[in-house]
Parts: sequence; structure tokens; C-alpha cells
Amino acid sequence: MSKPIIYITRRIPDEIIEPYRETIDFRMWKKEDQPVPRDILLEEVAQADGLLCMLSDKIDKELLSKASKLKIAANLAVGFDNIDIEAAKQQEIIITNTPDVLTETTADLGFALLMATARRIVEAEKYIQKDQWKNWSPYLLAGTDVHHKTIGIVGMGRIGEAIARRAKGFGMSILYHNRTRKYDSESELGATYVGFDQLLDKADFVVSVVPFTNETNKLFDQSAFSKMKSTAIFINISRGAVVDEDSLLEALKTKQIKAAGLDVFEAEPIRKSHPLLMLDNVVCLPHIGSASEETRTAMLQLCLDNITSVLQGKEPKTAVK
Ligand code: 8YV
Repeated sequence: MSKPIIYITRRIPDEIIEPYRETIDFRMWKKEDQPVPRDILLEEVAQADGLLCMLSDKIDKELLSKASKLKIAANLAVGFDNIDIEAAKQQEIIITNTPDVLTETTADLGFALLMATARRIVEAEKYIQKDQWKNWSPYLLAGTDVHHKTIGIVGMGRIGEAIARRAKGFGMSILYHNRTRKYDSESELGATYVGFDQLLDKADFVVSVVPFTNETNKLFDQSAFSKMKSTAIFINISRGAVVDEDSLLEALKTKQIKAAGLDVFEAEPIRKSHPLLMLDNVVCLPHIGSASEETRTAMLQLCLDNITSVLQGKEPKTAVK
């Protein structure tokens, strides 16, 4: 009997797939410098029993309609806004994601971005690189304190809670906003539920951890930035599309808010000429929230575990319902 075919849309380490080779025929896009072209992906998917795909692969109706053998698409991400879940359901294709395994790593990065932005770490490093460190003065590269400030977490899910735990260690006051209140009273973390506008009004650090949905599309718009303190720092580690980037740019340029730390953008990848990169009060990262070696390996292993379960007719661990 021929082995089931699994198509992997990026190069992943051989040692991760090695243990599965006896039972699975893996095919993989191997070019590091470009994502798999759409026409090739469509061809591959037509042959495949399973797909290991990335956030930047559009798994839409057209693609799913060509996937006549496909039983599972395992997305290497906790988010799945790149996938047409309804179309997959209609074709009885199981979709899985990678929750939990990336929670702490993504929260680490969120906090790193917050610290880097508040304490102007990237700007300070560039200062030395440009050989500008000739003298010392009391307010040279003076940033903003993090400890004992107020953090406002928009989207108190698993990653939001992990950020709150870190904030607690810094003695911060923690506010959060969700569609619905998450805890009956104040949480164990001491996080207080507030309305969106109240959070914007009170927080020194506004951290976006919301998934991208119709409701969160451009949630952080001109009106949202106008409600933030002029000393506020905005951090986004969720999705670029929850922000109206033109409004953010304007708010940063006009000092309506103090600074921003961004791991995600409306259209990724961004180029060197992106206007946000021209500003000193912005730290930009190339969507590396979950990018630690340990976590990327755990995410890949979870994807393969889900794929093998489905091929064996079992329930995958982390199906998107
Ligand atoms: C992705 C992410 O995993 O999990 C998510 O939703 O945004 C990231 O952690 C990463 O971009 C790889 O697709």
C-alpha cells in the first residue's frame, strides 16, 4: 500500500520528520528565500493527504476545492486567520493549530518588546553603532520606567495571562479587556476587567493580544489612539490587521502616543522603506513571537502528532472547532 503524502510548505529540519518517514511520504518546499508559489501549492495540495502549513499560506476556498484527498491541514501557529475554516468544515477537512506550546515564548517576546521600547534599547544600540557615544549626560537615552506602571492587556487569553504573570513580577497594575469578563472578581493575577475605552485611558502600556476577527479588524484606529495617554506605549504581538497602521503612524509622528513595539504588520513582510521603520520611537520585529528553537520544535511536533492521529483515524490533540 502506498504511503500517505504530507506536503510541508517550508523547509523544516530533517530530524523532526525522520521518525515518521517509514509511514509517511513527505514532500517539502525547500527554498529558504521565498514562500511556495501559489501554483505549486495548488498542484501539491491536489496530491496530498495532509498539509503542514504556515500562517503566510492562504488556505482559502479555491485551494481547499482542489484538495480532493486532503484530510488535515495542520497550521504551524495558534492563529488560523489564514484559513477558511467554514470551507474546510464543508469539505470535512480537519484544521489544527498549535496552542499552549507557544504561550510562554510569545509572552516572553511581548515583554521583551515592551522593555526594548520603554528603555529605548534598539535606539541605544544604534547610537553606539553609529559612533555617537562621545559624552554622557543625565538624560541621555532616558526611557520610561516599566515597574509599577499600569499595563492594559487587550485579549486576556492564554498569552494575555502569561503576559500578566510577567507584569505582576514587575509590580505593575494590570487591567484587561475582553469581549466578556473572564473572571468573576479580580483574577488571581490581580487583573481588573475594564471597558476598552477605560483601558486606553488608564494604561501606560497597551498590549494587543487579540486574535484577528471581523470584530477586531482595525480595532486600534485613530479614535483608539486618541484615547491613549501621550506617554502610552503600544505593543502589538497579535495581528497587524487589528491596527489601522496609518492612524498608528500619525499618532506616533504627532506624539499623540509615546512609542510602539510591533511584531506584526498589516502586510508582511515589511520592507526597509516602511514608514514605521523611519521613526525612532518604534521597535519593529519580523513576526518572531513564537520563534525560539524549543518552541518551534514543539509546534512542529504538535503538527506532526495531529497529522498522524488524523491519518490513523484518531482525534487530533488540537483541532480548531
Ligand atoms: C506563528 C503566530 O506561529 O502562532 C501564531 O498565531 O502568529 C506565530 O507564532 C508564526 O508566525 C509561524 O507561522
